[in-house]
Order: sequence, then structure tokens, then C-alpha cells
Amino acid sequence: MKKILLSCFLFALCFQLKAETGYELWLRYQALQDQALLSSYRQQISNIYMEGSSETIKIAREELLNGLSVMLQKKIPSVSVASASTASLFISARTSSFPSGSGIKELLQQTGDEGFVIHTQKINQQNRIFIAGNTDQAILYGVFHFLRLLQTQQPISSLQIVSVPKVKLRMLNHWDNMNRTVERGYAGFSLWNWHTLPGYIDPRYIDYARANASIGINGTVLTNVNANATILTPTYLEKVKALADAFRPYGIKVYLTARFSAPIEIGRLKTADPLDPQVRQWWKDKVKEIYQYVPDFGGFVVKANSEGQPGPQDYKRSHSDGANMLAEAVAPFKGIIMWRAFVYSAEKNVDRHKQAYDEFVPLDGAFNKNVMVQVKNGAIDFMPREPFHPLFGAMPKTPLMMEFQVTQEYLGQATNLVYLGPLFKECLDSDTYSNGKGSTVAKMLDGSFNKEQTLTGITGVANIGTDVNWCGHPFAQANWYALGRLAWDHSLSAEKIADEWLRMTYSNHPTFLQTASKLMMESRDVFVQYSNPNGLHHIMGTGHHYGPAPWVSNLNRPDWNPVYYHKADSLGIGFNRTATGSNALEQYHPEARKIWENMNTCEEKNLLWFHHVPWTFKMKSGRSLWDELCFNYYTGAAKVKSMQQAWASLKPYVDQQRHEQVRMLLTVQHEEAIWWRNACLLYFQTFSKQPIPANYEKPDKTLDYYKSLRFPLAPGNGN
Ligand code: GCV
Repeated sequence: MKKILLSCFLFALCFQLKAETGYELWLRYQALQDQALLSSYRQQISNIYMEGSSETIKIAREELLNGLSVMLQKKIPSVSVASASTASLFISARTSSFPSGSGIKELLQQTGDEGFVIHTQKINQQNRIFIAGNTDQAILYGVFHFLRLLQTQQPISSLQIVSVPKVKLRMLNHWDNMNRTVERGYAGFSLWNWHTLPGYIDPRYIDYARANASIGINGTVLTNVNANATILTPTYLEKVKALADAFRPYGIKVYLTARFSAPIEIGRLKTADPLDPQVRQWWKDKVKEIYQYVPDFGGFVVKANSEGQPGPQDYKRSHSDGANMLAEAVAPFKGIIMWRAFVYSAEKNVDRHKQAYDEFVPLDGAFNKNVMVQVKNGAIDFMPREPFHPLFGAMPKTPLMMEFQVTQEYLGQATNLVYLGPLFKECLDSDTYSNGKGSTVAKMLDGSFNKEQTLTGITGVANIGTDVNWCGHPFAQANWYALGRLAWDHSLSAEKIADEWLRMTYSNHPTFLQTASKLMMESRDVFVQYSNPNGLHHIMGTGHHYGPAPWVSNLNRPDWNPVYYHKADSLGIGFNRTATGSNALEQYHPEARKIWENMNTCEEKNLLWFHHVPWTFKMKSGRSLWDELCFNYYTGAAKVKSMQQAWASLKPYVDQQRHEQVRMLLTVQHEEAIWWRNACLLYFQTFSKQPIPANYEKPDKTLDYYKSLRFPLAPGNGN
């Protein structure tokens, strides 16, 4: 009987799920089905008073009224100022508006410009909910948070929330080219339609700003770090202004990338030498011009002397010379410079892992106050698993900006379901030991150890494009969401974020949540297991970075070749970064490096990152290294099958359109996992000379077949 009832319920659930494209992201307000909760919410939110009339407040009001009317299936009336003192939901950015004795005034002393308070209090026998902040922007954040509580079906009868962002700059970096291709973009073209701007404001720009505001993102870098100076010309600044105007009410500042050679390319100067007075003046004038278009322009991100980009070293100047020249130009307008530390040189015969540290640590203290050094989470390049970058904790006098990659360049692009929350957290929670135990990367970023640090930030390379669901893979939206949520509060767990996202994007049903959350939480480890297990890295296809190609050895720069990273030979595999090898380990604090420095005790997930390990080396499992690699490649690929099964079981809880899309992509993912597994094992076997254990099915294709595959038109590679 129970079974029949359950089937009827699931059938009914299925029936009423209308097809969805995913466009609505996590802001997909749904009518509440749980009658008890519905009546409790309705009772507690009977009317609203929201003070203020700015554009930002109007947005907050509209969002709230719309969200509530859909979720509560009822129009919630707004009351006039005369009845404000009895409104059940009272929202204001004016401290004096809150009843004395409510304690709100005191709490607002801790919340700064962007933090908010959400409190439920009993006043005259009536429960009242207060949303308070010091600015209209804080109110917008508070409203989105309140809506999230309802979307995720949380109790609201005794809220005691004080939420303050842990870092000031919470940003997205778009690697969008001006012709609308997106470097490492797998979700269509760039959102910015430069051709129709400034006249046409695509409603999507507003939806983009709204989605970002809902997760606390407050800055966007519109252009690729492989920069084009044309963006700095008046025609384009007009367009940038139009975007900045559209984003401003949502609290989002616009930033651009500065091409270091712009003074030559668009300024007709003969040099871009940062110490040349004419060059310095050119940048000052250019910046002044930009601020005439965009009075709250945020500043520049700069990729200099990296992968062929121009920079100060072209003139024998240092990174700080270059950064400070730009910093001086934006300083009068309170702008900032985010100078990227992603540098490695073809000429240097030094482990690429070490180069950024070698270059930047000597410059600690040499940067102007309004410069941040923007550092990728790891020293190589957004690998599927990478130890934290040794620069974190090594530049105490310089504010460091974390750069994560939200777009899945090396993590299955848009065909693989990989939730990056655990990757972001793994890095943020890593202990640098720079100020003793507990000096996590997150604490290096948020100024915990340096109260004078005014610039703090986390940015993510965006995975957003013109695809109807914004991010290509339906689950890739979770990575955008996770970046924003962690930038706001890096202490949130990846599970909590996945849970919120799943509830808002799909369903609050407990069975759905249990299975889907497990699927997400394991997905990154699964990807690592079938692609880059045990610390293998940078063994992907050339250029497009799609799929495996560990055999590549013919690229001009040694450190572009996969063979440089895995170093497989007849003895073993892996990069010796200990004192007997490149000694990259010396760049970490002695306590931090302990978990890696000894091959016998090194955490196995990073073993081949730091050690060249004999094929016969005995792993903790008792297997030899070779057998362990086989185990991991096979187990990882098999786990994708389990992901497929798990997703199939969720069909009753997901609308057909989105369910089907994920189902098909998981099939592709399974094929790709087998491709990684077979290609890598067949190739590494040419060194290990050992068989794939008999209990595994044999690869059905040859190594030559895998080597022959070509993907000249794969996305994200400038095509
Ligand atoms: C924007 C990697 C990517 C490049 C990217 C570069 C960077 O090398 O493959 O596409 O260029 O990182 O972060 O600057």
C-alpha cells in the first residue's frame, strides 16, 4: 500500500513539473506545497514595510514582493509609513527607524557597508521580522538572504542573523573577447554584445546583475586578461558606461583589463615603459577619461609578462614598477589594480611551480597601497587538484586576491558534472602556517592577520555565456553560486552551499536532496580519479585542454608539455619537487610542507605532484603504484556509472527538460571518463611495462587511436 501511495505521489509530482530551461538559475521562486509551512510563513509575513526609494531599494522591493507572492501564493501588502511600526516584515537602512531596545542599532555597528541583520523579535505580543543594514546595498543583500531562507524552507520564527562579508571584493573575471568569443568559455558567446551597446540594454544584463547581487558579488571584470586595448577607446568606453549604469543599482562595479602596451597601440606613443613620463601621463589621462564615463569605475586587472602579454619587463622594469604606475593613475579616483601573479617564463629553466613565488616574494612591500596581487589557487594553473599556491602566506605586506577558475577549463568543461565547492574549500582551508597553526589561505585573504589590510578579495573566472541556462552544464551554475557564497563567507561548507543551491534550483524534497547532494559532493573527486589521480597534473590535450594527451612532448616551451609534468620513465612517474628535485617544496612553510615532503608519508592525493615514485612503490592500500593508478582510473570511470544511476533515480523530482539534459551529459561524461582512463593507462603502461590487472575490462582501443584524436574546433580556445 505504502509503495502504491509513493508511486502515486511521485507520479503526481512528475506531472506537475513543467519544463524548465534553467534560465532562472537559483532565483526560481516556487509556490510552496507544504501546507503547514505555507500557513506558518503566511502568518509571519502578513505585510511589509520597506523604507527608501533609491533604485536599489526599488529592486529589493520588487524582488521581495514578487518572490513572496509566488512562494506564498498570495499578494503580500505593503503598508504605509503610518502603519510601519506594526509591519510584520520591517526593512530599513535607517538605524533610527528601528524600535529602541531592539538591539538592531548596536548590531549595525558591526555590519559595515554591506552586511545585514535579520532578526525576529516579539514586540507587543507580535512576532516581527527586521531586515536592517547601513546602506541600501546591504538591504538588497538582506532581502536576497531572506528570500533564500524561504526558498530553502528554513524556519523564520526566531531569526538571529548578522551577516557580514568576509572579504570586500567579490568578483567575476570574464575572459570575454571583444568579438564575443570567450577564452575557456563553454556556454556560448560573451554576454556583452558590444555591437548593440550602448543603445540596447539586453534584459539579460539585468538578470546577470540580479543573479550576482543575490550571492553577494560586487564586481565584474568585463574583458579578457589577454587584453585588447580597444576597450579603452571612447567608442567602447561609451558601451562600458552603459553596462556600468545597468549594474550599479545592483551594487556591481565594473572593472576592465588594461593592456600594458595600450599607450603604443591606441596612444601612438613609442614606448609603454612604466617609468617614462609620457607613458605615465598617458595612463593618467586615460584613467581620468574613463572616470568621466564611469564615475565609480573599479580599476584594472592586468596580466603582464605572462604567456606573451606585454608588460614592464619588456623595458627591464619590475612588476611593481608596472603596477604602481597604473595604481598612481587610478588612486585619485579610489580605483585599484589587481596585478596577476600568473607568470612563468620560457627562458627560465626553473620548475614553473616556483616562478611566481621567485618573482613576487622579493617585491613584497614594493606595491602601492591600492594594488592587490591576484594569485591563482595553485602554482601551476587551475588543475583538477592542486596544492595551494605558496604565495599565500608569503607576502605579508601585500594584499593578495584569490583567483579561482569557475569555468571548467581543466575539469570537464561543459560536459562533466563537477561541483567545485570542495575544490574551493580545499584551498581556502589549507594551512599555510605562515602565522602559526591555523593560518589558512582564507585567513591570508581576509586580513585576519593584518588588521590594517583594507583590500581583501576573491574572484572567479566566470563560466557564464549566452547559453539559455547561462553556464552550459546545468550543474555548472552551482559553481557560480558557490564562488559568490564563499566570497561572502568562506567559512560556509561546500555541503551547505550545495544544499542551498539544490533546494533553490531543483527541489526541497529530502530524497532528492540526499542523492543529489552526494552526487555533487563526490563529483570533483570522481573527476580527479578518472583523469588526474594521485597528483598527476597538466596531462590534457594541447590548446583546447579537452581530454587526455599525456604523451605530448613537442610544444615549443618545455613547460607546456604534459611530459614535463608527469615525467614517466621506466622507473616511475611524478615530478620530484623535493630537495633532490626542483625543491618547489622549500617555498612552503616547513610545517605546511610536512604533509608532502616525504614520499612514504606524503598524502597520496598529491603524491605525484611532489615525488617521482617507483612503479612498484607500495601504497597505503597495499597495491603497487601502478596497480593503484589502474584502480583509480577504473574506479573513477565506474563511479560515473553510479552518478548516472543516481541521477536516473531523481527523475520524479526534476522537470523533464533539465533531467534529460543532465542525463545525456552524464552519458557523455561516462564516455569521456573511459577515454581518460584508457588513454592514460595505455600510455603510462609503455613505461611501467606492467599489465592492467586482469579483473578490469581491457581498453577496446589502441594508444595510437587515442593519440590520433584531434579537436581543432573545441570551444574556449579562441575559435
Ligand atoms: C587567459 C591558462 C589558460 C589561458 C589563460 C591563462 C591565464 O593558461 O589556458 O587561456 O589565459 O591561464 O590565466 O592567463
